[in-house]
Parts: sequence; structure tokens; C-alpha cells
Amino acid sequence: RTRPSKSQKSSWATFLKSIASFSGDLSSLTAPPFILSPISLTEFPAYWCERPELFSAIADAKSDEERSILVLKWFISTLKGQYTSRNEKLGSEKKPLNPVLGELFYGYWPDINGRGQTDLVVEQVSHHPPITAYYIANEAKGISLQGHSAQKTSFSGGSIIVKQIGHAVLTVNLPGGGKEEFLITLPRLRIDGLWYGSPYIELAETSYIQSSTGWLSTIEYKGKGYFSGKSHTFKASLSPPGSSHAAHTYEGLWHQTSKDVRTGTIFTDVTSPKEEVTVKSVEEMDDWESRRLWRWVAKGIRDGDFETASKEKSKIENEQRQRRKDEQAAGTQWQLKHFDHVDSDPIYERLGKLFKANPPTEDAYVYRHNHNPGPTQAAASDL
Ligand code: 0T9
Repeated sequence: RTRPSKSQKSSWATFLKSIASFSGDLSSLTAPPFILSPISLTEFPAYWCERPELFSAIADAKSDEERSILVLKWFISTLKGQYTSRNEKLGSEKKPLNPVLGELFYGYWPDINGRGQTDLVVEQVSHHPPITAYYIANEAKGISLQGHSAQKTSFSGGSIIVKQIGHAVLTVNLPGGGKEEFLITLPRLRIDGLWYGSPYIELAETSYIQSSTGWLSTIEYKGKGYFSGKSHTFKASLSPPGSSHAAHTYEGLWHQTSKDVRTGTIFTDVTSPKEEVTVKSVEEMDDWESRRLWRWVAKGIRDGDFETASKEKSKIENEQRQRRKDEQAAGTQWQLKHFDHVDSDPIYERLGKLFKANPPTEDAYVYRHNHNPGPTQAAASDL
């Protein structure tokens, strides 16, 4: 990486001051060009499935206990992609493009070796504050994940603290009929490295995976100087229904490997390459699809042509402002395409009670099952 220039340093200092005196929705702050990412937040839900075989393996569990272990294993294995992949790909954590209301992202992971095809539908359901809803399903295996993601940010001790708002529900159709549900809550993030202009994420505090069978995973996150002194450390314990005594404990580094504490065997290993989502070409995409919508802004950022990037971004923003004005004048409201909003998620309420989730209730976006998934198996194999 090249050293930042004098003017980059001073614009970064100005930006840090604006972050420090600000709390709430960081997405609306104008950041200096070198920290801009050409990728929109609507693409982020794809991180949930970049190891599709771990997702589909959940369907093969022989017992409730094993199913909870496999869900935890899949979940931990997504963290590297979710929280460190921009550093690997772009050099540091960067400010994602702030999606417009109604922005869409579709994709899939093909059926290979009988794992079934996994399909992804994402819709930006709010602009300010940004809220992203997603639905990921492997129909052949009878597994789906529905969730939404928003953030509350504050500034403390030189770091940005991000509280994740929203949750995900994983549903597994059981072989004998019926289904098992897992409520997944999300960890708190700290964005460190700001002073040096090279932000990275550390996870903090605790998140949970509560199964409707009663099995509960409690995952604790620590950075440098805690548990092991290493960054990206976690400890997870899995306890049986009605008990707080762990039947299994796991610990290690979520971006490398972890072990089953009792047996010493490997639990997660994400050192092998992940599988990025397959999407249509930009030419085939609809105008509302993220990569087409942001095409010229993203190109500007990638080429270092920030004048074009900012001009194209203004076009999108002005168009959005006009839309909102027109709606107001007509007394109409933007209609979501794939999701229905509910004020209280009954699954969150029911499963959240079991581990005293805070808050006790949350809203949700329920998928309408109205998107035709990507190519079928036959077409996918032509790729
Ligand atoms: C859900 C994820 C989330 C989205 C991002 C905080 C953040 C927006 C939300 C939580 C995904 O499942 C996981 C990963 C990264 C999170 C982003 C990291 C980040 O920096 C942004 C915020 C809004 C910023 O852009 C802050 C300003 C920037 C200069 C720091 C790099």
C-alpha cells in the first residue's frame, strides 16, 4: 500500500473529527475518497453463504444436538468473510456504498456434489437509517435464512462502536415433517485502526443462537489482550435444553481455526478459499440491481476517478430525492418488492425469551417468496 499524501492525511483528520462529534447514522457522512468502497451494503448478506457446503450440511444432522453444532459451525465460519474480507480485498475496512431504498441484489451458489443450489434475495428496505433485508434458501435441502441488518453507531476511545440491530432466523425442515428454528443474534463491532487510516473490525461482547429445541449457543468475542492475547478470538458454549451447563465448548480464532475444547479436534477451519456468490452480468441486470445501479460510481472509485464517482453518486441521490418528493406530492408510499414488514417477530419473541434476549422484541421483514431463483441446475452447469 502506498503512503497517504499530506492532503489525504488532513482530509482523514477532518473526517475523524466529524465522526467523533457525531453519533447515529454514519452512512450519511462524506468520507475522503481513499476510504470509499465500490461495493454496496446490499451485497453483504452474501457473506452468510460463502461456504455453501457448511450451510447445506445442516440438513444432514441426525439429532437436535448435532444440528445445533452444525449451525454454530456454519455461523462461526461466516465471520471471516463478514468482518475481515474487505481488509483482504481492499487493503482496509472501507465505507460501503449506502444503498438506495428499493435497491436489490440477487445471486446464487450452484448445486455441486449434491449440496443443492442456494439462492439469495436482498432488498434495501430503508434508506435512512439504512436497513437491509435478506432471504437465503437451499430449497433442495429445506434450509432458509431470513433476516435484516441495521446499525447504531457511536464513537468511543478512538474507535467506532457499531451495535447491530436486527436478527436472523434459520429454518430447517425436518425429515419427519415439522421444522426447527434458530434465532441468531449479532455481535457488537468495534472499528479500530482509525488513527492510522487503516480501519479494521474487531468483534466484542456476546451473541446467541437459540434453537427451538432448546439448545443454546453462547458466543463470546474478544480481541487482542484478552483470552489468548490474539485478535479475532472467540469462545462458544453449547448447552442443552433447560440447562446452563455446557455440553460442548469451542474456542479459537474465527478468521483461522478453532477447536473443540474437550476433544482437541478441529471445529472450524476457514483457511481455504471461500466461494463468492454468482450473479448475472451487469448488462443482464435490472436498473434496481445494486451492481447496475452503482456501476459508474463503482468504476470511478476503482479507477481513482473520484470526480466521476461523485458526479454519478449525485445523480443517483438527486433521482432518489425527486422520487420521495413525487411520492409525497401524490400521497403515495414506496412499496417494497420482496418483503413485508412486521412490527414484532413472533419467532424472536418466543425464542428470545429462552435466553432473555435484549430487546425482548424486534421487528422483521418477511420474505414474500416472489422471486424466481437464478439458473436451474442445468443452466448453472453450463457456466
Ligand atoms: C452486515 C457488516 C455490517 C453489515 C457493516 C459498520 C459498517 C456498516 C455495516 C455490520 C454484515 O453482515 C456485516 C460488516 C461491516 C459493517 C460496516 C463496517 C463499516 O465501517 C461500516 C460503517 C457504516 C462505515 O462505513 C464507517 C466509516 C468508515 C470510514 C470506516 C471504515
